Amino acid sequence: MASSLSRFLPNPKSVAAKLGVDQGAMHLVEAGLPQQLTELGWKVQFDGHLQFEDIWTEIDPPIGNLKNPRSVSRVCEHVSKVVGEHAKNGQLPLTLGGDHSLAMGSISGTLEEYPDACVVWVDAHADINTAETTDSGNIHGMPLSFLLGIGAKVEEFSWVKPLLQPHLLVYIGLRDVDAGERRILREHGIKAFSMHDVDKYGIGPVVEMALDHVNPGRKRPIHMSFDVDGLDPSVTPSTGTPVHGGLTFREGRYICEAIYETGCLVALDIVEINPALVDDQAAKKTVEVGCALVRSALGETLL
Ligand code: HAR
Ligand code: MN
Ligand code: MN
Ligand code: MN
Repeated sequence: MASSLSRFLPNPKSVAAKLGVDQGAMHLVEAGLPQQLTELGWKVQFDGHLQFEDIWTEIDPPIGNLKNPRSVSRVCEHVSKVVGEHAKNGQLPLTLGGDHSLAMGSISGTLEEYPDACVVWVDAHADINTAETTDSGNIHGMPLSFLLGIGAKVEEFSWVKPLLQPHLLVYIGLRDVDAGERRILREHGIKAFSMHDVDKYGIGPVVEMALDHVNPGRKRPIHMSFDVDGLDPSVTPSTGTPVHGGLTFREGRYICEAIYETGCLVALDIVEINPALVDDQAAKKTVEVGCALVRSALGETLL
């Protein structure tokens, strides 16, 4: 396993953690995630908190109905550069969120270094709205459309190169997909395993089928973007847009284990943990689950 990891990671036991856009990231770090990864044998380079004060701008009127477009764009562009640099150094960038818009940055960074990488997106939501289809104007519901180059161009996001190809994206866990997003998935032939598929086939076969789709030879680098709302709200309650009927704790960990097992993981995001939501106990639980997912993706639960 170590040798297959080193195909992509000249320095395989090195991981760079990068903080994201809200308190979730800080809580994961304070819960001991860096030490936990050190105990797993990783050499952890912790970059500390991104200084968003310099980037975030108070005066940021909507573009169309997109909210905080300039701030989100600048933060993501910064994330993209940092992730790209770590990837170039042979490190495995771990991006802690923050909301899922940051995957626009992290995946851009990954694709700069690994243009043939595929993306495994674990989420209740498809996050593929365009400027035309988004009802909410929340950019965390849109990152994949920018990465795929789908929909009207938004000048502010012109730095995002459409480097992701539709057949190299696969979803697991979907159960709340907007009508416009369904159309996009269908038109572009994007493969999605919904909770219906997880119920029908079981998580083992679903992950196998997902990998067969984006990574049949198990040779492509994998970027996994894990939204904790992919799990059931009973498991990860402290998240902004919980949806009933999600993945169990074990199913979530299984996905992470199976991705680790491929030896192809080159980058990981864990997003949408918001400790300010629900109560302290829910926040603690959600953070603990977040840490466990990361540890599984980085090798903990395989003997
Ligand atoms: N599809 C909805 C929108 O575009 C909901 C977005 C989802 N929120 C997330 N993303 N947490 O996974 O606004
Ligand atoms: Mn959010
Ligand atoms: Mn998401
Ligand atoms: Mn989501």
